[in-house]
Amino acid sequence: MVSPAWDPDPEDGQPGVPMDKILSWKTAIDPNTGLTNPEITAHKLYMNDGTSDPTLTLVDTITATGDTGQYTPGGEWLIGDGTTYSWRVDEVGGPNTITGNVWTFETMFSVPTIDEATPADALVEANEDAVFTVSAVNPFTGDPNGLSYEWHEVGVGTVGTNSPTLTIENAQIADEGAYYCTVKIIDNDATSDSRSASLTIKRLIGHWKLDETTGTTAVDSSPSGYGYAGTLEGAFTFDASSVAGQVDDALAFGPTDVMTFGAADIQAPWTAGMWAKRTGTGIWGTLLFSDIASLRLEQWPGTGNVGLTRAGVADWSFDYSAPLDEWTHLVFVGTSSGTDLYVNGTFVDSMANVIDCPMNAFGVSTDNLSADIDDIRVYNYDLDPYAIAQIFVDDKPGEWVCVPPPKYDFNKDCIVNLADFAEFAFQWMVCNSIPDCLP
Ligand SMILES: [Ca+2]
Ligand SMILES: [Ca+2]
Repeated sequence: MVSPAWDPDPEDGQPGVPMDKILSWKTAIDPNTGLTNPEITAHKLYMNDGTSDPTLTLVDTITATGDTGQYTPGGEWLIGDGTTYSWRVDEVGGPNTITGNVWTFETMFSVPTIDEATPADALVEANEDAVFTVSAVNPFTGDPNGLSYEWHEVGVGTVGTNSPTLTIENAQIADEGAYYCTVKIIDNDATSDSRSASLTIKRLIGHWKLDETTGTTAVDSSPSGYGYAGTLEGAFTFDASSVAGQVDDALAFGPTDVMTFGAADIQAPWTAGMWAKRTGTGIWGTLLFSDIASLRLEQWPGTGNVGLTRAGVADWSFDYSAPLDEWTHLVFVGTSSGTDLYVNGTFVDSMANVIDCPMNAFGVSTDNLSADIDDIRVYNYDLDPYAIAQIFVDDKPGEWVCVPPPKYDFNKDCIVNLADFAEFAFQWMVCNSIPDCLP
């Protein structure tokens, strides 16, 4: 029975080993005495090259001098950073060379490690400050000490100062873009780049009033600058299909009518609103559409419910069906956690499913949408319930919306006042506790 070299330092499997680590181990034991094997005269150290090739190559033969051996990596075997090495020590001198066990260790990165989620994307109102923060660690200190920072805007150049935080004051549309940070270890000049984070100004990015009465172009009257004009396809024209709308004129879609925008889908958060008056029923009825996703006035197959579809994946329905022959305000709000549906200014249902807001077209030539459509709006952020209610009451004077119903509004008139207090006082000392109040 023989005993090989043992007790490696770094330990077998140890991560985060410094680049200047000296490898060491204990000389083989004589099993008969439990002491260092006196026959051992040399250690043969083998390593692989840090790649996935497991082949071990003789690196050095080290004279054995007592109970410990060691080796300082260098030269051809200079250790690289963030690399997993295999190594083995064979003990020489007895009747047979004692082959050692194969050990591994991983060297530390010599560049800053950056939290991959930072900096986060920024979505702000115009004239608000946009703030990006990068989280980085110096592997030599285990914290952000000894790091410097340089911020860049993609396609523009260096912006900002030596700080883990970049603040763009009074952000404007012109500031929209992608921003990233180069983090440097001051001692060795080694750098890492963060992810690129987008800066987006919250705004209405498409607004089609559909008040045209001739031609095939639906003007985008949003101030976004994108100019996503809609094009009525084929025989579909305003001349033939302009009808009275909720706000001035509207456009009557039949089962094969399509208005094309050709724009890219919008990642959540987003808001898509429109007035719709169903003029018929079908197997499905598509509103905003792309090859990837669609918003449905009638969800397939003939459910009649408003819904969302991810093409080839699923058709999801809200617990809501729009009435026939009645102008109805529909607002879809997509966020990273789900999609909400508001009807006539009021929240009605939510689902956990999320799609990008489809922006290629409105309607599909192969579906059955039969509806008058008016005042389509798309926003690149999630409108809050107050803003959604405001659009509804602006478009339909005389209406009102209670959002959200206040707590303590006992008589449900959306105001907490003396009438609610009277309701409360009338119930004074009512006690339903068993057994304290009731037998
Ligand atoms: Ca209109
Ligand atoms: Ca009240």
